Amino acid sequence: PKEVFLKDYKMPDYSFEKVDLSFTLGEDNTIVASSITVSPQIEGTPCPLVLHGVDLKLLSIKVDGKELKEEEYHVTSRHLTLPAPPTTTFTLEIVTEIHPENNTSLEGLYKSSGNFCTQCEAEGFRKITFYQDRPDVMARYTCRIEADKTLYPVLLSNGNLVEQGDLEGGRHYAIWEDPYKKPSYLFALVAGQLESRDDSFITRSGKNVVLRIWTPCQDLPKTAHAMYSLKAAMKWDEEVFGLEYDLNLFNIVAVPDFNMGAMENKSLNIFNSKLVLASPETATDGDYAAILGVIGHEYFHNWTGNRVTCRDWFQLSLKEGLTVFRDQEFSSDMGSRTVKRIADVSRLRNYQFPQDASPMAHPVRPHSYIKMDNFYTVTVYEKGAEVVRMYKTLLGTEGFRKGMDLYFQRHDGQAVTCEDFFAAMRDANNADFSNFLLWYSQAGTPYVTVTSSYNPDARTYSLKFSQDVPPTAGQPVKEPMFIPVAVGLLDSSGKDMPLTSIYNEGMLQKFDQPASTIVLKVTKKEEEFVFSDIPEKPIPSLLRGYSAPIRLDSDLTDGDLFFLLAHDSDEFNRWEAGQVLARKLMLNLVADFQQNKDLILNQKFVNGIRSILCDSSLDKEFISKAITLPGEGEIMDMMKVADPDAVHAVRTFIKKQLALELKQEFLATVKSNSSDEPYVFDHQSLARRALKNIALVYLASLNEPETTEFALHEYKSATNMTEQFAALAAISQNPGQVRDEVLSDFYNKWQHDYLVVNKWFALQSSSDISGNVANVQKLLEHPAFDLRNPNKVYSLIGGFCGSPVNFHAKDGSGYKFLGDLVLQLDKINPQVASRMVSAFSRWRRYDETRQSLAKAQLEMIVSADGLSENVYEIASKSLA
Ligand code: HT7
Ligand code: ZN
Repeated sequence: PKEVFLKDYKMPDYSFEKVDLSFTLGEDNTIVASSITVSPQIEGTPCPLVLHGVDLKLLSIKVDGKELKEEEYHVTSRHLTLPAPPTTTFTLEIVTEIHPENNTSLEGLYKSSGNFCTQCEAEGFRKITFYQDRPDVMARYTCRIEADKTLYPVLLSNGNLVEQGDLEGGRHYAIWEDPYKKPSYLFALVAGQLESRDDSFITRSGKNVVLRIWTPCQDLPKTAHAMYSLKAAMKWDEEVFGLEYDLNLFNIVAVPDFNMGAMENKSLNIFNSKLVLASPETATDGDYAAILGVIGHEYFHNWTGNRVTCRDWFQLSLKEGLTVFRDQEFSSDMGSRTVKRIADVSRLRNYQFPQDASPMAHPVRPHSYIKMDNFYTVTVYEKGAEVVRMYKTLLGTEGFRKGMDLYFQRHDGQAVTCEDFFAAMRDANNADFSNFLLWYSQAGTPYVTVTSSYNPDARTYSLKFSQDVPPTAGQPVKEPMFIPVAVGLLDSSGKDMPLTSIYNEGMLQKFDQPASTIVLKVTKKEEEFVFSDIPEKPIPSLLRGYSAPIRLDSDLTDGDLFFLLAHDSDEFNRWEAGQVLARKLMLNLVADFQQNKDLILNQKFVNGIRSILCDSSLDKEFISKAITLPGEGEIMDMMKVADPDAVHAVRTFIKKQLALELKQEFLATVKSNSSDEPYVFDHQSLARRALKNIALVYLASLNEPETTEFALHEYKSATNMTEQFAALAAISQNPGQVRDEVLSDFYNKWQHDYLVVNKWFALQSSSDISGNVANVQKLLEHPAFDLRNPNKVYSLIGGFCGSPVNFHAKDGSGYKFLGDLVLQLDKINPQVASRMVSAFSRWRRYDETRQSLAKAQLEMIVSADGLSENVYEIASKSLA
């Protein structure tokens, strides 16, 4: 397979100004006619025009109205080349035949539940027609769609509807025109039996925008929250970034078969139904929050992605990192900022850190790829969002906004690079960012160590930093990074000390008034910062708000950490102090477990959890996060050789021990947080449910008749999915008859709702019950399961890979299960298969037995006949 490199980027030789598309949709085939105005970039210089095209049957090709002779063009399985096209502007007309009815890759034009829809990002447009399918080719599009009127009464594309009408033979047509230039990846078409929830939004300049969310008729009642989220996002973007919607119509379509979460096609967002449909009875608080975030995310792309797009796919984080940052901020403003930050940092640690330490590690802006689809990663998205957040930390809210304004002023309507974004931030603020751009080019999570010392005579306090970026594939040696570290100093009463002066340059704040948090700019391998006028030895609160995506190690003692847990004014760091303590404790217990020692839980830790659980001054959602133990993956990530059995045993032990010691407190928590009120998705209510649910999980882990009965009662009396599913999950921790009965009761209740059934699949497949692979094998045969539907695959197979004890079972059964499935899936949908094969990528982190079993599966996959490039890239890089 061919690898593409960032360093080889070349501007296109031809620009496309105007594209008229015409689709004749049928049951046995679809005919696509395109008419493109093509201009050579350098007039008068002959050079070949190379168009991308995959799985297309070329029916005809004309230049300026004249059919080309066979010797005037050349078609391969990936390209159509015109060796000597006209040297001045001309019209290119192409007709192709495609087969959406057989397209299981869900890329290009395909059918989902009988309806037609498209997915063109990253390189799916080339499965629709021959085109320069690259983001720096931007054109104005019209789209005519013709189809059977009964089967496909609704015909949608980008922009404005300019004409529609009936045709002979029960057919009809619609013509759409998009006034904005766009790359092909933002093209979209939908045709089918859909109905819409309609609403409207008046923009701050007084424009009326019609909002429509399209689903099959029976799902319409479940779109209220999505509509609420869309309107909230539109308002937020105006208020926070001054960005207004630019057309009179905004459509969202929900489809059940979709490879990712959603797609920001200009004015016609297409969504995975799981990120649109919600009702209190069928969706959890987590689903409601995800819908809010993703509806916001896709809407925000209208400016960060669509109006200003990427020059090439290496720049993906330019739009995705920035838009994730924007959706994170939106969700923070709509709920609890601290809890959202905790959730985002946990996601980074649990998924991105492991990727950054794996053979698949790549910079936020990758240097090369075989299949771009493989680079829609947590590194590009989540680490990319952290990079954007660092600009804001360094420049402040106003400075960041100035940078954004300049970015749009300079680049509206253009396809640009990460340097362009950096330059806008720098120039708008006259800032000195020295080596900040390394965040885009160096892979790996920086390790930062901090040591502190206090000099009572000089009343100075010093923080010494040293940083190290680990080697990653292709990058053995790294430069020191530019790391903003937000710091506060606590006095002995737990209050923030006023920070008034410092000896070194490099502090961000100007000290015209006392500050309680300042941002240190750490830019060297070793660096010291000295605070002056410090009256007593402080306890430092480091990396407040998690101001940089690094691993931080410090000389804080357990006593310091308990103190920060109790007093830090930075709520994120209160949580963080608890997590550092928990991680230390877990790692020590893992060592004890491995040496066959008895496990004993530190009483101070139990008391710390008790005091948080019972602190009525704290936000309940914050409490629920603070009493949740770090995940097994996070702990394994910190070990030299990951030991899934030991980590699982320890986490289970601590959970049970806490449940035993705090049983009365947990019982009281469940009782006092129960409510008969109808479901509302607001902060206070969801925080109450979060706290109640985690308390229930602790209690049920005891597996005593009394606690099981208690959880069963919660399951039966629940009136919303958040509480019902939490009770089901709590009961499901323990194998046995009760578990089996409740699981089958749940299925019987919800078998008509595929989204709820997916939760049921995921709950069972991700279970830590020993030997679970056999149950998952059986579920593959379940009538509700279908390998062609990505959501079902992610629930059942992805869920299974999320249980370290079972996926990494020492007999290799988990690896074999996944290896076989990857090959089956690859024939159906390579994008989904390659996501699944990624579970193998960290095989070298385990012991030798596991290593050889996992490696054997990867080798078997790589050598399979007809393997897709998608799976080949991940599997071969994992082996390298
Ligand atoms: N920009 C979208 C990316 C996307 C995608 C990429 C590859 C294959 C399928 C896909 N579906 C959607 C989603 C986003 O907003 O991040
Ligand atoms: Zn996005």
